[in-house]
Amino acid sequence: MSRPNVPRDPIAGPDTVQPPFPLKLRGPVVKGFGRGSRDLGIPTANIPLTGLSIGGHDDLESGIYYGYASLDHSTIPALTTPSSVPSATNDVAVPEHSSNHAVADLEDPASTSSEDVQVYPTVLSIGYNPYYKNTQRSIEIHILHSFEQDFYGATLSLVILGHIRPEYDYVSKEALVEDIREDIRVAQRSLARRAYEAWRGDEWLKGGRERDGKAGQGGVLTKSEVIP
Ligand code: ADP
Ligand code: RBF
Ligand code: MG
Repeated sequence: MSRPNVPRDPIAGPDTVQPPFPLKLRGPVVKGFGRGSRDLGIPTANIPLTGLSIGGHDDLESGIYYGYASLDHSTIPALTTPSSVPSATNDVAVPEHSSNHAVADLEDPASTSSEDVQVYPTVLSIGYNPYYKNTQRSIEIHILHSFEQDFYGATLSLVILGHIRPEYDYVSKEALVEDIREDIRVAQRSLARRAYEAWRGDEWLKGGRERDGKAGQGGVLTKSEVIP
């Protein structure tokens, strides 16, 4: 579907979090298509989607969503080699890596303390990227924070709280980037509402499980994080 030529709403979704949200996911940051930063100037952390159900909703609509994310850097392999970073797809180039992730993490005790987990607003895309005509569905998370280094191999925890829009095809790369920049502003405004901001402190983002021991509504079982 092409982008309709209409103005965008400044805020997306109701003033309180409504089902099917919150949806909770967790997975390792893997290599994506290798073009988020290079092509668009907007890096997106990819986590595996193949074979996963999102909060028990296998049919979760492709589209653009907002929520909160956190990173556990302790799962980054000590020596990041191309073969140690799994890929969400089979046909992607290996990105360049800085070699000192693990050293930086060892020097930073806060990065492993569950009390001090940093939680970031985030905007994400689930789907086939119609502009690029991907054949595999992917989930790509743009974190609203400026990082000094990449973090392939880190464990990304995500709470999805609202839907912004469907995925569109675009007449140009510039038009796609312009809409993603507006998605970022919409996500910031949408998350600034009290009922949404409250989710910043959710246990899931500190690496915890759901209180009742199950993923529950909105919980997600990733291959590496199956909750019995
Ligand atoms: P890929 O195609 O491998 O996903 P991208 O060009 O999309 O590559 O860049 C994504 C990578 O950049 C992430 O995996 C992460 O390591 C890093 N990164 C740096 N800053 C961010 C950010 N703000 N949001 C998401 N990823 C970021
Ligand atoms: N790709 C599309 O083809 N159509 C879209 O509408 C679209 N919207 C996006 C919105 C956000 C917030 C983000 C982070 C990405 C979006 N993308 C979209 C995906 C983009 O094409 C992708 O991140 C890059 O191609 C890198 O894989
Ligand atoms: Mg990416």
